[in-house]
Amino acid sequence: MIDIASLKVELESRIAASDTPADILKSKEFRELYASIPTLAVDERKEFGQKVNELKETIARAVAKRQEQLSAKELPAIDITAPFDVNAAMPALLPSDQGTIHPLMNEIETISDIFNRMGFVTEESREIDDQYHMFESLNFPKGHPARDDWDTFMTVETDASGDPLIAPAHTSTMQNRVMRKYHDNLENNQPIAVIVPDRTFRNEDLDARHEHTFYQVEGVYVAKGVHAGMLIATLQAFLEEYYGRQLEVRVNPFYFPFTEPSFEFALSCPFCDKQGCNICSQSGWIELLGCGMIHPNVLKEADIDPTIYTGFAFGCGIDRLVMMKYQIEDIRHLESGKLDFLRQFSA
Ligand code: FA5
Repeated sequence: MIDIASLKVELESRIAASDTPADILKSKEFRELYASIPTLAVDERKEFGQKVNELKETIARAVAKRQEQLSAKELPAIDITAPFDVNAAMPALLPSDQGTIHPLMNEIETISDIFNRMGFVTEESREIDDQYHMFESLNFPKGHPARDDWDTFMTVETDASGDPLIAPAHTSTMQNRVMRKYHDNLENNQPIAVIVPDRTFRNEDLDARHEHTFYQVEGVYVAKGVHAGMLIATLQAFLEEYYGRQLEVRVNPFYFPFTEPSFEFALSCPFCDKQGCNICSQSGWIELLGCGMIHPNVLKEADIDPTIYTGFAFGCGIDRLVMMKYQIEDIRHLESGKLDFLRQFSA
């Protein structure tokens, strides 16, 4: 049987010396290891297979680290203070000395303000999180197939249990934290009412509506007797206040592991008046947010008794809200740093 421990040492030293470390993941040693599994006695296969998988994960992390070292060497120096692409033609107007607030930040203030007036407090998320908050606390047990629906960016750093840390793919990573932080509200007959507007990251195929880096606002409301009608009324009130007019919304049943029942909220496409265009993928509607009644397991995980309390949660794409407000035809303008675009929003 191949000695995995000594193979690990050998592969690690080859990675450290290699300029193309990813090749080592495809090396003949791995093929031989996998090929040897069926030749083992049945009772040895499981343990050996697990060891092979662990080796592959360790080696993949070592490869990623080495690739990072190599690319750090190659990167040209970047002037992060440059206000625009230094190689591009000068814009007609130079940026002002003071700069202006990015439109997304302005809109986050407006969104917070509306929810604060409705009794919600605002909390911040984080840009690196652990798998417990991304998955387990949200009722995705280890190995749950729905984990694959979330196109997360993993980092090479690991948490205490050895799992890679991740760039959060949604602001729902904060649900457990805010329910714990405001738990005492319930004993004082006050609801837990929190919003979390912050940055999220996904390994996406980019298009006019999909960015890899975007913003969401999470909402969490827990008290006695909360029901889905309150969720829909809260969202409709927020959206009508934000857009300053009555809106056509569509609520469809959906699936999220952390809410039951779950819904998807869409707004009629303001670009084509529901006729169908590129921006709404010819559907006439733009999907704006996911929401639902907080799953009892998610409440229990935050030490809240689901037989006494119920709650709703929602996660709304802020970029999409803003796109529709200002009729921005491509989401990628928002993170582009293009001054011509940004200047249109400076007061
Ligand atoms: C979620 O992220 C859930 N966390 C929402 C949720 C929260 C459900 C609480 C239940 C309870 P979803 O993947 O559908 O769900 O994303 C929510 C919204 O984020 C989308 O409706 C969309 O407006 C926005 N969004 C998602 N992916 C992107 C992307 N790549 N670019 C821009 N906006 C996006």
